[in-house]
Amino acid sequence: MVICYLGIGSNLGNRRKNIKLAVKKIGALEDTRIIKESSFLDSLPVGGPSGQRNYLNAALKIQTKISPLNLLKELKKIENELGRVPAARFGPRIIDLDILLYGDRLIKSKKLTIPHPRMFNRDFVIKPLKEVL
Ligand code: PH2
Ligand code: MG
Ligand code: MG
Repeated sequence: MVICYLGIGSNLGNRRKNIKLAVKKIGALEDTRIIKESSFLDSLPVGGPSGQRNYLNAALKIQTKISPLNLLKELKKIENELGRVPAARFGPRIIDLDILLYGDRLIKSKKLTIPHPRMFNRDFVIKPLKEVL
């Protein structure tokens, strides 16, 4: 089992409901359990097209046996199940599920970079993350 931290964001539809549903689905993944959930942070959109709504952000501490790449796959599956459609980079999304940290692993591949490359200078990631560390 590995401790892993996830970042969650939503700025379309019922943001709170989207995040709660995503958390439920993450908790239902095989060999995975949720250890701690952060509170919800309402945050101004950073980057992307202007005029998009505020985000609701959160972070999760989980324990899992799923490998980083398979976890990425599962998270993308959940994003799709919640109705996420491909859109502009940093554009509005129903749900965004990012792997922030995975144990003590350092990964740099085409598909996945861990730690998440933009987490350290993003308040909307760091603030919820601090609550679950
Ligand atoms: N995610 C982005 C881009 N900008 N801004 C906020 N406030 N919250 C996010 O989750 C977010 C963002 C791309 O993943
Ligand atoms: Mg993201
Ligand atoms: Mg993402």
